[in-house]
Amino acid sequence: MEKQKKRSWAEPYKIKMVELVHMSSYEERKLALETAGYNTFLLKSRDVYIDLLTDSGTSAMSDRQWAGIMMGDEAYAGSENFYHLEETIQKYYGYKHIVPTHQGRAAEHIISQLMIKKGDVIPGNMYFTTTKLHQELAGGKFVDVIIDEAHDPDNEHPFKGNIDLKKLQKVIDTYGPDKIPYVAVATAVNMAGGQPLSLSNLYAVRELTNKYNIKIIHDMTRVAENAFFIKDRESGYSDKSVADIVREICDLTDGATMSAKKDALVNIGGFLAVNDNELFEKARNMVVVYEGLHTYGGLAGRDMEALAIGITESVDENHIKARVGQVVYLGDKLIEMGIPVVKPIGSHGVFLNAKKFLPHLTQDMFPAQALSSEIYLDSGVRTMERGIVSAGRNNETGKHNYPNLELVRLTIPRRVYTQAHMDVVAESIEQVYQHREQITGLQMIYEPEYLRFFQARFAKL
Ligand code: PM9
Repeated sequence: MEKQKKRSWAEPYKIKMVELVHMSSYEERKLALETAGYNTFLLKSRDVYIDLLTDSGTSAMSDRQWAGIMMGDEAYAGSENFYHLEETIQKYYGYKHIVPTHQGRAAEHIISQLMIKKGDVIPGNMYFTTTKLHQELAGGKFVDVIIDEAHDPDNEHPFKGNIDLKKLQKVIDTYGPDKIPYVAVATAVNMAGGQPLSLSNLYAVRELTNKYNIKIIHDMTRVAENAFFIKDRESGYSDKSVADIVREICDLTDGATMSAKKDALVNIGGFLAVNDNELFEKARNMVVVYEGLHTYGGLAGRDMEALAIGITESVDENHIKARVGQVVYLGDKLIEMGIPVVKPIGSHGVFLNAKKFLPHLTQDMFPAQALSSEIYLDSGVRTMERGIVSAGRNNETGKHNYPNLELVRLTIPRRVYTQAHMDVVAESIEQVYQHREQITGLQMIYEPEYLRFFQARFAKL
């Protein structure tokens, strides 16, 4: 038989419906940006041409998911869609019990309140904004135990999401296992640039935590994307299906929080999953206080149906290959243009290295925030800051945290944009790069107490 020639990652779907977008003028964008206080979260969607703010809740659902929406059983209690969702989660992820929530941070709230006591320490593979906040609100302290390579944008380690076992051992020795309610393990680590952890690393983390009877709680928001990288890069996994790898990851952990708005291809939804019966009883009691009955947890029946179908689609080999393929396509294009980006290219977006892009700005001039504004001004492409603004302040000193990674995230929604959109994005970044010396810094003129990156306002220096 003739050997198969190279095939590109083309989309495994065709387009049935389109949503028209507004292509604004430079003057319109300038006004919109000033009105938004140079914060892309405060822009109106109607003023955005290509929206790469986030991959959260922005995916295009399939015709099957939309058909599922019509099958919503909107009973207050015991909706048929809940049981379908429960079965799907048990089948693909293997967790025993689930508690639906309206989105990921609600699951983080519940698990944090139930498992963390004042003075506890939670080691994890890099902080995530909402996760860390809920750990702190419950009286805990997050300690970063990701490998050093993750903090270096130029390091091409294939598994920058890995946990440094020596760092983890040190946390256990310093604080004692009784002070560690769980290790927070994220797949496709968001703040590192969508970087995967390897299964061999997770096996080692499991072995170490078992020794001390410490649990692992998995942030599985982008688990399928992580599984794709394992299949692609980790020896021994190339013949396994993404679905099997996803299951193997989940089976090594004790529970999970999920923002289903990413991997799982829905516009709203999340859940908490746990294996422990007692913890489940507590969680399903708590969800009725903050979200809704334990068979809907803040979601409509139709949302749960779309989610059950989305989970099935998310582990499809062709889907995940094209999803990551599109991100890598944009990343490779930018690398060819000489634009400084986080390497290797991650799963859900391309991350610009703002420190290298704008070396004339110090970090307290908010270079990533300024760069994100400049890109919007150039082309109407909306991106997001992932640097000093996102990192917030140190709880004890009140001073800014200064993360090594000062990034602008070009986050690619799933099944939404075409290759031509990616080309336009790359052209815009190149244009901005050419006049980078003229870009000035910002000062923060309004700072909210929690998760400041969402609502802070800035002015030009
Ligand atoms: N992530 C993102 O854009 C949405 C808002 S924060 C800027 O990346 C992880 C790994 C996430 C995440 C949200 C959540 C919270 C938890 N873990 O947004 O509450 O990436 O559904 O999930 C965002 P929810």
